[in-house]
Amino acid sequence: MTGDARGWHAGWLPSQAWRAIGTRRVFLPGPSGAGAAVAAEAAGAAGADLVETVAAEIAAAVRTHGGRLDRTGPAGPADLVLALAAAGPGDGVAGWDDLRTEVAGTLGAEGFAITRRAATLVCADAPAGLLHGLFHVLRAGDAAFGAPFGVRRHRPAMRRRMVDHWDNVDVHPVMGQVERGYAGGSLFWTAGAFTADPARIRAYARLLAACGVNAVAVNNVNVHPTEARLLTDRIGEVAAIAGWMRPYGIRVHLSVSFAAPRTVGALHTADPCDPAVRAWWAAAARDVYAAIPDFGGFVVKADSEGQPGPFGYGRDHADGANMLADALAPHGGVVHWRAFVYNHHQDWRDRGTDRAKAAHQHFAPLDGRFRDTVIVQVKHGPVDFQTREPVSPVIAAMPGTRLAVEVQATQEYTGQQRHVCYLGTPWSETLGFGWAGGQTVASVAAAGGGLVAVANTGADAFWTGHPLAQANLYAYGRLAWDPALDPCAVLDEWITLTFGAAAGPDAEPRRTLHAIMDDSWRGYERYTAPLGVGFMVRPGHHYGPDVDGYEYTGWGTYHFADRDGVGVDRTRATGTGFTGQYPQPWSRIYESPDECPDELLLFFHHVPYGHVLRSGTTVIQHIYDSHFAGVEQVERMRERWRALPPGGLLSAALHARVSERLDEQVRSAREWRDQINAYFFRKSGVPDADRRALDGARRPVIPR
Ligand code: GCW
Repeated sequence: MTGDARGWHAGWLPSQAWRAIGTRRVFLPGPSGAGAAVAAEAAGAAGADLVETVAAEIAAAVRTHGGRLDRTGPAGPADLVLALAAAGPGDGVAGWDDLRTEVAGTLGAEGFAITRRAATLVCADAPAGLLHGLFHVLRAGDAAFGAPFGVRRHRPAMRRRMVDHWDNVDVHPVMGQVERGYAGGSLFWTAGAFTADPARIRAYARLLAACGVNAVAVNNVNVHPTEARLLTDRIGEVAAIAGWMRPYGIRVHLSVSFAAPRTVGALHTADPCDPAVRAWWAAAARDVYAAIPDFGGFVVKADSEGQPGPFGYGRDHADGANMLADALAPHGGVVHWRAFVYNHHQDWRDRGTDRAKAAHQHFAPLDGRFRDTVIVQVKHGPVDFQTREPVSPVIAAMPGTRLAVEVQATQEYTGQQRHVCYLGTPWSETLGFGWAGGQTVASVAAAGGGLVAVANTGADAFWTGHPLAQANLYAYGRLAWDPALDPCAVLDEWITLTFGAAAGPDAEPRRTLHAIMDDSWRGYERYTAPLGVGFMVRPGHHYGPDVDGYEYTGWGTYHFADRDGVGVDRTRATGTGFTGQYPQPWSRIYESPDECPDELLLFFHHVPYGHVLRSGTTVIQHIYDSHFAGVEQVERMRERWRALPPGGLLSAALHARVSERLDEQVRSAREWRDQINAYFFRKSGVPDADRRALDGARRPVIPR
């Protein structure tokens, strides 16, 4: 396996990526070096460890590449100097005093400043900043050691950049070891047993930190009986994971069941206003912090898809979340309380209920009632991680509440890590979405609870099943650090780090990877559900097409196609009124079928097949055209990949894995095309303007 002798892929950290640092002389004041005592005191014990993590990373790099690391002064003729502002590298480092005077005290817990004088200087106020500064130099490579440049300050936009695992302890009879997991088993548990490999978890933490992630929730938000015990008698397992991740600045969070006082405790109720329940949670939190002093907090899915919650006791979500916040507050923890609350036993005949409206209906009225340490975690769209959704109106509706925005790196609805689908593109669009008053999704998340991604990683040797899906995790971390980054530039960073010199600026691997990945999300959209209508996936596992699979169920995900037209009328004028949940200008734009962006038309409107899109084509012809185009795109992707020989960091194993997945993507895309096109042709009776065979049917040749 490329890059690591221990059997798993190095991801974006193969030793070759460290060449620029590893060939140079690096000075990092060490425990016995100048000012170390000051630094350790400023950082606290855990922080001091991060400096040693930085040291270990550099030591490994110089060992491989022939450079040298000094920990005791004077700094001498170093090429790279990393030091805490409070301690400094000692005398004789040109430019350091100016740098420190300019930036000390402005960098926060994780920020850093970098400048190039005679040497490259990295300064941080706290140890985590040095770690992120090191990974920054790693990304920059030789460019960090070229012509001098002035002081550049880097601070994360989002304070918390979290990855949520949906890992189960037991194998769930329907959802398996990892709910919606497409990357092998769990990194933590196998069939009920704690099987985490310390070296692998450390490597995972390193991978996460190197793209900017700083928090991990270890278990599924659907908390089943065994998993509920992670809070109590199995807390040692969580503590072990926390111990392996801590050296990379990652704090561990835990999903808990709202019913825990009843199910793992001995109480007869979980009513959040009952004093015994409050005392139970306070004691539980105390015990957790005794085991994990820097524990991050709880993640809660309540009153959602069968999970227990405050509604069962006639209380609301502020009552429930605040009760848990009060239990955690004395220890510095937060509650991530998910806003994914809706009725999943809806009657499909009931046209007054709209699942898209549910989160806003439940949460917007509670704005201002949540404690400061409650973070309401909102899915980026109003329904459920579809390939294309509008931004959730909840994000603009709760100025008095800390919100985190949740995206799904695990590709439940975007090809399940069998299809290439680079998600940096839609995430960047979502983060940049703004409304009257100058707010954006990114600014709300940055001012509130940050960004959360459902993990796409697992026990698979490539971490993510599809090797190219690694780019999604990488892009998530980078966009959470800086939402203004261009997703194609982020992809380019990932290519450089992952495939190294073989992907040099004009080399074919880089061109091929961009050709395959840059537009892959739009490609996936082309051959799946059209114009934002969503779903049309097979019920249950959600892979592959089934146009009417959810149409007559209780899940609230309908397309309403009939012989005349398709789409969901969510207007105020004639539909569910969902458009009214948006601030201006979107409330107006989405209300109008003429102003609504084409790609969301069927999310907001039910229109006749002959409706002419802003693009000038009819809805029905667009459906046909985009499905043919989507398949052609995937066929070209496969050709490009096949033409690329393996070599260097692009190992034969990786090449073969991607090839095998592209074969499946081509098969699946054709299946989508033929089912969607046949379905809409049969419903509408409208032929294709280009007279292509719409159902992909191969009819028997009847001899004359
Ligand atoms: O997307 C849906 C998934 C469920 C998931 C749920 C959620 C963990 O199909 O598997 O449950 O969302 O986000 O809670």
